[in-house]
Amino acid sequence: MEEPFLVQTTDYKPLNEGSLAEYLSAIPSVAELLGGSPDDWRVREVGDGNLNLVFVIEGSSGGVIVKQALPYMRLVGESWPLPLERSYFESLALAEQARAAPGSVPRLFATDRVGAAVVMEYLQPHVILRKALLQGRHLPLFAEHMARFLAESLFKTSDLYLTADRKKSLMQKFCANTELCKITEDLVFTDPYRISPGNRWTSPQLDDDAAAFRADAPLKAEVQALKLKFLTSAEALVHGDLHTGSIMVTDEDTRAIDPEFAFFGPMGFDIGALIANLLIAAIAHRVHRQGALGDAYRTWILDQAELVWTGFATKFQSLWETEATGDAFTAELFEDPAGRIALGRMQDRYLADLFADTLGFAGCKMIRRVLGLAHVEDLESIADPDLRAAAERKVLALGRRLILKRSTMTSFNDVLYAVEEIDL
Ligand code: SR1
Ligand code: MG
Repeated sequence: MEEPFLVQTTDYKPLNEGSLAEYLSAIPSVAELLGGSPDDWRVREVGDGNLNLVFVIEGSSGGVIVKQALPYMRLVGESWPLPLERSYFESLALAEQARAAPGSVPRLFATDRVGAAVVMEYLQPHVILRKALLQGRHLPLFAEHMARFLAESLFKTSDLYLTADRKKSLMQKFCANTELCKITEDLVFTDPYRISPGNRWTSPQLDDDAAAFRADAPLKAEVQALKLKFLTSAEALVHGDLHTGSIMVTDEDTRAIDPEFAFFGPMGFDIGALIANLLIAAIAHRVHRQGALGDAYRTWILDQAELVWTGFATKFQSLWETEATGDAFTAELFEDPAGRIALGRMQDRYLADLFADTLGFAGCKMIRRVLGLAHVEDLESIADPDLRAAAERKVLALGRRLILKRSTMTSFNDVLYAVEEIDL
């Protein structure tokens, strides 16, 4: 993998349409990729996420994306400061994910640690997966691609693949991404279950539901058990925010973007994030498009959620068969027939535990998108508040079920069964 150019900025300044051409002209490989004169480069700001500035710059021969962190949360404003260093963690994560799962993330051209910017591949004609799902697009390969991305990026940054010294030195690089982890700890695992200034929900329709979740002691205990896992289980380098807005797609290609929340955490957090957002999309779709076509597309989305899990499990297991070079489950101990049988059983148990984690984290991610600070377009774009609240209530019920029943749900069929019971 080509190493990214290191931009030597001496102080942080927010970039803008006026300053970007000069900024990029100092990066030889990027200037060459854009082509022509910097005076002719076209710049536009396209960021629609919660946190950052995102620019597209196009020249006569190509385009790049520049993503720059702001020192505060874009969604909320300057009253919520955020560390600029998250941009550096994003570039580190992109580099590691490219190594582990080649072709699954945008190419990284340059990193500017002080300027908090990353210059990367302009993906086109890609669109954000969430938007494609809202449009009812069938994407023939995305589930297979994401299953591969998840299996490779998680397996190859885990102790199953890395030696302990290599894993620990990689962990060290990411362990300072504490403030972004804290956002997740609060917004996903804590705030939806207490009165918190950022929380919002469709009101008054869901007022009683929100109060019931705040009072649901068994649920809160399970969510805190999942939070503890998030805080302590450094299983692999996780993307940390793998919802359908963090994936770009065409019919042929799929890329995971925006890994600024990356850290060493539980694998199920990434798999669960994607499955949660697909389940939300499936529930919302029936409201957006009623009738047979809506039902058929909802089934397609649910099929993709199942394929993500089954494809992941198959690929992960095959990596474990062929590339178990790490210090966990030392391969040499299991070479004889009895060893192979024992290891096979252990692999089944590992995947069963990971499935339970996946469902638990998926449930937490579903609930936070209804009761917490940051919501999702799938539900927000349902204009009628009664219809929206009805769909959100189903998301809450399904999320709660996944959390509470995660250890007894042994196959994806159990998830599909729960969906059909709740989303009649
Ligand atoms: C206010 S930041 C909220 C959310 O945006 C990001 O995409 C993460 O999901 C974070 O929790
Ligand atoms: Mg993001």
